Amino acid sequence: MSQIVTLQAFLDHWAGSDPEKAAIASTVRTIAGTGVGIADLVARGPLEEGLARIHGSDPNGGGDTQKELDVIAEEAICAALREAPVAYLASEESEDLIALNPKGQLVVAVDPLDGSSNIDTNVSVGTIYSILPFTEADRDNPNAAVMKPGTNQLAAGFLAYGPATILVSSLGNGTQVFVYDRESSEFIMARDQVEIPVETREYGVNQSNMRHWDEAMSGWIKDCLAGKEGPRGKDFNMRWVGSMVADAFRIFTRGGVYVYSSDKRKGYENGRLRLIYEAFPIAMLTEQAGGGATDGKTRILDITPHHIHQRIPLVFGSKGEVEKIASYY
Ligand code: AFP
Repeated sequence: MSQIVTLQAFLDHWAGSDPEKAAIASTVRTIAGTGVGIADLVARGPLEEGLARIHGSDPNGGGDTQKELDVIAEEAICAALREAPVAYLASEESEDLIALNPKGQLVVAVDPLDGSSNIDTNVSVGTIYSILPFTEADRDNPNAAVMKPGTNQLAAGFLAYGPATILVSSLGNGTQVFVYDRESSEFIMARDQVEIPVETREYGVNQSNMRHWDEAMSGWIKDCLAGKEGPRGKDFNMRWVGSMVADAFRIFTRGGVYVYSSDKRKGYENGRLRLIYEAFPIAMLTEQAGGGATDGKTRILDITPHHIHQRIPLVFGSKGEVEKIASYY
């Protein structure tokens, strides 16, 4: 790396004297800073007795089982964003929007801790966020601010708490990767304009659910499994971490495709991932890096949500493979 570029310097340069950009920059900095605290907690693993423990008996806003660390992460993000220009927070862990700064001109949608079923297995987990405009028109109905197509996003990103603490961010001008440097306590830019390879030989999918998939998806996977001798004319490799941020960072690093389709299991009719605070941010980051993101056939960013916690089938990564999958529908 020739020149050291910190996240702070990158955001300041991008924001310049534009007040809306300055609000976005300040919000990204706040989320990144909170992520460092979460990373420190995750890094303590079993020393932090019970982080993976089920929290209470009620499911979270999205209806999933809550882990202690899910709740701690949301509380940390909430507390930090109260100081940011953010009017409301939409979180996987809470049924309704959380009111923060009444003067805020932004809304943040967040999955405070994605991959929490992996906490006790020392697998990378992360925080996924989406930054949206909050206009005067939304004041009477704040929910309206998150019920817009994904193209409405101003910025998106995720933190991955792994061997390195990584921030993948887009402000609408490409996708950048930053790594947290514990010596300088700064996020340092590792890659400026990420470009996801258009073609790939690597897919991520939980193949144990194959019998529940629709014909198109099982047709695609069968052709991949047929390898060189099959219709694809090439052998594939499979990687499935079970934590989307880990799979996503691999895709941003070397290409590939992530697939979580709808399936016939109860509750998975629309896949597993959430549209507003998982698929939308990942789709923005992916498209800004030259990749594709669909629900199998429709562009994710063109979808208008009907519920804050709605699930959506998700295919994202190397554009050529995302388009190939769509051709099976
Ligand atoms: P958790 O947050 O409940 O661990 O779910 C993580 C996730 O939504 C996503 O990060 C993974 O890619 C996917 O679930 C793994 O799902 P399977 O366990 O069904 O493979």
